[in-house]
Amino acid sequence: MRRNHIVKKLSMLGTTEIRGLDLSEPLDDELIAELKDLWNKSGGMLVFRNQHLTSQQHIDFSRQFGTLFGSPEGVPMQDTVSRYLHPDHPELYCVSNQVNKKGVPKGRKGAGTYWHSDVSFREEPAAASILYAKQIPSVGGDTLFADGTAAYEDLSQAMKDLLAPLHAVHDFAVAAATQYTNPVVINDDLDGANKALHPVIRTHVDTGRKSIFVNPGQTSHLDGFDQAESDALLKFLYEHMTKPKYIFRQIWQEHDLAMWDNRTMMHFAIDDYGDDPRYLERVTLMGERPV
Ligand SMILES: O=C(O)CCC(=O)C(=O)O
Ligand SMILES: [Fe+2]
Repeated sequence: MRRNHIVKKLSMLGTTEIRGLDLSEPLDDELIAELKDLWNKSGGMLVFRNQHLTSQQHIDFSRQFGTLFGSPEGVPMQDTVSRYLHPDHPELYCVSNQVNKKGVPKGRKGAGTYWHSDVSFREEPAAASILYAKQIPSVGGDTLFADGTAAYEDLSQAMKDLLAPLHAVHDFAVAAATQYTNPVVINDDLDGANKALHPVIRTHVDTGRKSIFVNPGQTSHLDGFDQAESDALLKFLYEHMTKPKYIFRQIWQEHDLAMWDNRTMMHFAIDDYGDDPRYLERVTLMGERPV
């Protein structure tokens, strides 16, 4: 396999850009191991430029890193988003501000326009999300990524000690209440299968590094605290995590494939491009239970 790709750091957080690699072909084991290593060293944010992939090739690339939500081997995501899945590929979640000739949305409009970590409300939340930019507006439509590892490492020892034993409830109902208008929400999604208790500080299974694992879009409260106490502590954490120094801004170029780690980062899609067409497809890797 051709190996003359160029690897460049895009931010002090570690975000890494890779050029000159064709991901449409199967990768050999050595290259997969190299990419996994780069991904972990990047803090969980790789941007592959100039990829020309069919939907199937996007899925095939992603499968080399784990099991996909919506695949025959995996579990589906919540039913509420099933209307935004690719008609031929249930592994693909479509993000779009356009409708087709019949007036049916081509994907979820305004997807992820709030701070969140994909599928954090499941017992086994997403590991990676791999998002492919097929159509990007002439200006705007960037996505922000907040590095929960760097934010954790900068906390005082006293705060780290306070947070270490804590758990938080993540609940799809939080996102449903603020992000989805009825009747889009499928009520069955609110029956408890999309609600989970996770450690506030989680340790990455590969790197051993710790990250803050709460997000305003899907975390309802800290377990054992009353609501006012929980709100105050979470507010501190969200303000801390979203300080500019922890943020990488992905300014999409068409044919970018971005692979991020939901275990170490939360993200926010900026809704500032009106009707200028924007279309992306996402594959989501299933992860392990956070510890
Ligand atoms: O549209 C985007 O940039 C990201 C949307 C999102 O939250 C996601 O695909 O997980
Ligand atoms: Fe997302």
